Amino acid sequence: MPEPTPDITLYTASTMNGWKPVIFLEEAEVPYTLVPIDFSKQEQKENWYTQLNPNGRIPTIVDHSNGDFAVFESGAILWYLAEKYGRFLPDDTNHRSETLQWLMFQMGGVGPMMGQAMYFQRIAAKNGNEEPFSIKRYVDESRRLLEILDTRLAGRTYLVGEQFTIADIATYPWARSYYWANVSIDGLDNLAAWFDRIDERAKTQLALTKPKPFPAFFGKGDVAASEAANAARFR
Ligand SMILES: N[C@@H](CCC(=O)N[C@@H](CS)C(=O)NCC(=O)O)C(=O)O
Repeated sequence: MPEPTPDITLYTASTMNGWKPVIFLEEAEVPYTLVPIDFSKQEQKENWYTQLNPNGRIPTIVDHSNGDFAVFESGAILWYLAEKYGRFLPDDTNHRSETLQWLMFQMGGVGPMMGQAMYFQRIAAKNGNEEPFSIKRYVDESRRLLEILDTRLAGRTYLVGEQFTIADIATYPWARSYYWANVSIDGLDNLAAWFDRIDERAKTQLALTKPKPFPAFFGKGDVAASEAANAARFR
C-alpha cells in the first residue's frame, strides 16, 4: 500500500519563524509534506503563494483534510495545529490562557525585536547601511525581553510550568538565536537552563535541520560564510 498523502503541507524555510511549525510537527510525530521556499528566487512573493499567505512570507500550512484550508502567521499556525492534534496547548483554562499569553509575547515582542536586531547587524550593516542607533535600540530591547523570559522561567521547567507548549515552540528558535542578534544572556541562568532542556529534545533538534540546518544562528559552523549567504538571501 502506498503511504497516504499527509493532511498538512508546510511551506517554509530555515528561519526562526519557519522552524516553529516544523518543531510542532516533528514533536507531535505528525506526517507532513515539506515544501521549501527559496528566498533567493523570491518564491514567497509569487502569486500562487500569496494566494495562500497574503503577507508573502513564510511559514504557511495547508490542511487538505479541511478543504485545503490555508493558515499563515506562525503563531496562528501553531494554535491551529495544537487544536487539530490536541497537543502542546493545555486544556486547563488558565494554563491555556498562559500559553497564549506567552505565544503573543513572542509574536509581538521577542520575534520582532530580535528580528530587527538581526536585520540591522547581519543584513543592513553587511549591505552597507550601518545604523548604530537602531542596533542599540533593538539589542537593548531584546535583552530586556530575554530578562522577562528569564524571570518567568525561575522555578519552571517550561514557560507554562511542567508542560512543553506552543509558547516554548514559538519562543525557542528566536531566544536561542541570541548569538545571531548579538544579545548577551550573561546572568540569565533560568533562560540558559531552559535552552539546555530544549537542546536535549531530539525531535526539536531534528526540526532545526529542516529544510536545512543553519548553525550560524546558534554561533556554530562557518559564521562568516553563513552571514554572507543570509545577507544575500534577504537583500
Ligand atoms: N509574523 C510572521 C512573520 C513571518 C516572517 O517574517 N517570515 C520571514 C522569515 S522569518 C520571511 O518570510 N522573510 C522573507 C521576506 O520577507 O520576503 C509570522 O510569524 O509568520
